[in-house]
Amino acid sequence: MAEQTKNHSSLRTVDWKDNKVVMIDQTKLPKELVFVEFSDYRQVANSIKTLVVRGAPAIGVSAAFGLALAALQSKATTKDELLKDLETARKILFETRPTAINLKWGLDKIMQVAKQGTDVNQIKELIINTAKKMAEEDIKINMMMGKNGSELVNDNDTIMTHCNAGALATVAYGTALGVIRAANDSGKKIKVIATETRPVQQGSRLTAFELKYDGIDVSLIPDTAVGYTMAKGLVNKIVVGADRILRTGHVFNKIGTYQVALIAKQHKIPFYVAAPLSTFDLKSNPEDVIIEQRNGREVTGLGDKKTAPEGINVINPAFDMTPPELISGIITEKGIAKTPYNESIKKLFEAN
Ligand code: RUB
Repeated sequence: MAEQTKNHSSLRTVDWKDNKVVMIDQTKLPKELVFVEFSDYRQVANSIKTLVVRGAPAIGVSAAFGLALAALQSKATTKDELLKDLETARKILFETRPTAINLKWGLDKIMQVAKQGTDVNQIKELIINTAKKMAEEDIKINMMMGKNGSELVNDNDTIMTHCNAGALATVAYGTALGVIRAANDSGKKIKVIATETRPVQQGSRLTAFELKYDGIDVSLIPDTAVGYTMAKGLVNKIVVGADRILRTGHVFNKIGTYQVALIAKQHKIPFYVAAPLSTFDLKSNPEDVIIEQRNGREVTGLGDKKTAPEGINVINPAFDMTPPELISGIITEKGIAKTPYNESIKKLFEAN
């Protein structure tokens, strides 16, 4: 536990140990820092569905580890049988959450590797090694992204972030919070304003927890105070994460991101998105992206306390889309894309 918690001066969200997947149970944070272990890929699928693990890159790597478990669980004796078992697991893992493209990225990558293998044992080994490599690379990518993004940050900046795009949304270090960590590590004095992020509270439960854990100055605000803090001049920059970014620069992220971007535009505050290339979907158009609709119970009460009248109809989308004209730049491990996004995003992929 000691190694996991202080790795890269942040938490390690998901790991592979002794042929098991080990995860922080994010539903228990910040009350308890509990690690759960899984040896069945269905448990991993369930953990993605129930938000034990969440955040786009963390979901991608968890799904890859899920397929590694499925490979170990398979009793197949031929390559074809193993690929069939993996396909069953892929489908179950894929159907857990619809919006973050990293889920598909992680699953596709493992299936590709599996198809390249020759015999059952070699494929199993290949899959496990690839999934482990994806986890390690996620940390490296976040650190590169952090370095790229920290150049946009000035000494004494106060940066607003929404939801959790931190160590807990990735394997470690974080995307948006990676930028903040890198700026902080380079000696700049940074303050953070975290929105609580109704209704699942990723801001207050996770972002506030992990920044406090790492000793970074963080203040929590209700989502409804975004306009107030910007109008009062309390924010210099905004950095958020993303669950899917289209080739046009449309960004899908936690519900409320669009409102933050709109208010930032009104107050001429730069609004940045930080995400790895695995979060980009170069094929879909905005109308193709499925926005996850979640249970109304998340909205009708606070914790166990019911606040809304019985039988009320609820609209509870988990994500929204921010259009490119509200975005000052998209920070990736390969550099920062700026408007016109269809050109700059294309260049990032060509350089990759
Ligand atoms: C997570 C969310 C996060 C991005 C972060 O939503 O919207 O901002 O996933 O991604 P949920 P990244 O908690 O419902 O999974 O770390 O790539 O920026």
